[in-house]
Amino acid sequence: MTAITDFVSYEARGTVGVITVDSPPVNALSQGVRAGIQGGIKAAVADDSVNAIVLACAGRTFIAGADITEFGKPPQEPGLNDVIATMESSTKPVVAAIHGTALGGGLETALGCHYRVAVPSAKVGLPEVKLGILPGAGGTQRLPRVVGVQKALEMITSGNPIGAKEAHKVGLVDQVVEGDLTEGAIAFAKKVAAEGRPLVKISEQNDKLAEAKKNPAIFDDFRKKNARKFRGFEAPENCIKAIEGAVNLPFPEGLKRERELFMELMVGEQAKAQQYFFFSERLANKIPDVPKDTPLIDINTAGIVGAGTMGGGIAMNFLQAGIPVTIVETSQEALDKGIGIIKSNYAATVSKGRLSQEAMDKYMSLLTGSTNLEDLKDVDIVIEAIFENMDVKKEVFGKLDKICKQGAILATNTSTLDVDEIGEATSRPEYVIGLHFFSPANVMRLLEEVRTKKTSPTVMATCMALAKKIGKVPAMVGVCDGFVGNRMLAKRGEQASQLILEGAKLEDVDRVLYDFGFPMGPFAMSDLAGNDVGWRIRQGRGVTSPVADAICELGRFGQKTGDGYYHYEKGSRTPQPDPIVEEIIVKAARDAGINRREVSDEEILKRCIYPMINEAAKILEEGIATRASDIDVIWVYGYGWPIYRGGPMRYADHIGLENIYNDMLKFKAEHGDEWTPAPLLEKLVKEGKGFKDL
Ligand code: 3H9
Repeated sequence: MTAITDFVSYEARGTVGVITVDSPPVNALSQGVRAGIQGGIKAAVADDSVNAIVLACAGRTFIAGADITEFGKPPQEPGLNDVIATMESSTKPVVAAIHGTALGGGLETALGCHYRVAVPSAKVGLPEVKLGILPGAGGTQRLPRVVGVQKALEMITSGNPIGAKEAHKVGLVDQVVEGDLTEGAIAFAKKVAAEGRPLVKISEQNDKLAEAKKNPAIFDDFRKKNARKFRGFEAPENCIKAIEGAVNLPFPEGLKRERELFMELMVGEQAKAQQYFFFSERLANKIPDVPKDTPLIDINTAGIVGAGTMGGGIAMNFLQAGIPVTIVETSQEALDKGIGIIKSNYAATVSKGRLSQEAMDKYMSLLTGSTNLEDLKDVDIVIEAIFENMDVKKEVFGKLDKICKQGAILATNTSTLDVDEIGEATSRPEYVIGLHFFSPANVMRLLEEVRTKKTSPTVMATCMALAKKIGKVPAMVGVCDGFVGNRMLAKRGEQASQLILEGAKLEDVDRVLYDFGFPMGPFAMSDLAGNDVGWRIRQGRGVTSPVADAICELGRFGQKTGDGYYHYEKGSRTPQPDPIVEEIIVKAARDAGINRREVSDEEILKRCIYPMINEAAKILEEGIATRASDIDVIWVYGYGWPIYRGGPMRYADHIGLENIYNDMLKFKAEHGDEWTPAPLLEKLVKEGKGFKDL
């Protein structure tokens, strides 16, 4: 075996030259990998003992893409396009052997090969759009030439990979290899050479473009159909334009067009924010005082207390991960209802064609219902998801402590209560943790994990790993009222309520936040979640909110009652401004002695967002969140903060902390002490730093 570079080796195996990339963890295309592949091809072409070439990868995956850590640094030769051109023009057939994930530049490399084989579990895709960019090494030009324009549009603008079976069906993979991949790829390469099959250069294949050439409307139709999904994002439009280039321009020109559109995105703030977010999400997995090699508890079974909306949603995550669940309710009626809802949720997904009946049956077979807490005695983890009442929760935890086996994790899904206090209701507080799922729990990606003063490293490490297993993105936080997400949200809510009293229209507050990139504004969101939820919490805490209370007193609980902050026509989810609500607001303002005025969009935005950033600074100071970037992960995955703005902390750095600080002082002069900048914010401004520097 010859080392071409530190990361790539070459070996002749019989008549086939095998180039192997070995650059953990994911064989990303760093300079050493690019140079190695190019050198490997040249070595194989020059090697008279071989007449075909296989490109394979060691470790857990085929090339997972460009090396994102190199982005923003001066480019180093050879560029990926040059490497791919060397492969495509090889005089001996090159076969890519794919396992794991061939993503981004990894798939582009494979598309530069003459043939591709893959194991059944492999996935291939062009996820660049998720990093705010587009495939920049010919992906937008070659993929449509293989799978057709419509499929390429879908794959490139969604960034979602497809499995080997589908890739084979659409012609992206030539053969699915069962058994040893490298052996299979070598056998395939030998066959190609022996049969004298053509060296397929995808760049020269134009047949699949013909349909789009005849029907250029395909692009605008696609834009229209996906307008909602692409709202606010810059990258999808450039992806579409690049694919248009593939159809309308000769290949070399198309490649240039792709490069222009790629560079346009690469220097933009969205790409920087999305790439920052990629690493933030992975960093959130790491807890500084929990070593990487902390032993984990095996989680093979789960128990859930409470079969309401949250309990049912949480159960679905476990079932889909193949973990059997026992769900407990106090009465048979409530249990039947809860299980019925899980079943009908799955049935709805089956009827939409997004889940097979077989998968649904498998999930349901993993679910056991019970009205007896004793049935949780053998499970590895219990998640309590009953209503928010400390006394009741403590009673349940006291019982679980007696029932559950030693070593079982006892978790609470509370969104407001003190998890330390809940832990103290047991004899094993080190096994107690908060696992705050977001509604709908089977859909929302965030899992806010709440450590108490006593939660053990093993329990924390296990719950972080468990999150990944059940498809969630975790962030570890400490105990405080509302934890990280809801504590910041409350600040936004206070300002939104105040703004409408001062004269802003509630639909304008919603519009400004929607235009910022949230899926909906605070009032539309409250109508969706149910206004009675907050009302009950306020009643429990003995606090009032004049407009929100008045609305609830009229039974306007939101979409479910047809009226809330807005009016909803029967069967419609479209909010319509309602003069009754305007009257309520005007009266409440009069009662509070507020002179109403015009409020600008700029003021609405700053007053809703800046208090959240200020609260986050306090959260960081108190050590409730470990890192600023963890807060960003929480807001993107839990509250729909637009990922192209990176999260509130990244946004604050982008706006400039000094600008925020100065605006806060202005608002303080007008509205009082609640606008006092947090000491950490003040300190960072004085030091000329940002949250990124913490
Ligand atoms: C691109 O290709 C542009 C091209 O068009 C060319 C233009 C010219 N680079 O996610 P994990 C690290 S854009 C550098 O926990 P998993 C990651 O940070 C790229 N590092 O593992 C982590 O480090 P650490 C298109 C990378 O098994 C470690 O690897 N490609 C890269 O859950 C493990 O990652 C993509 O967008 C990278 N490309 O998932 C694919 N990828 O251990 C991005 C990963 O220090 N990657 N790392 O925290 C992924 O989607 C997942 O990592 C993957 C593995 C599915 C591959």
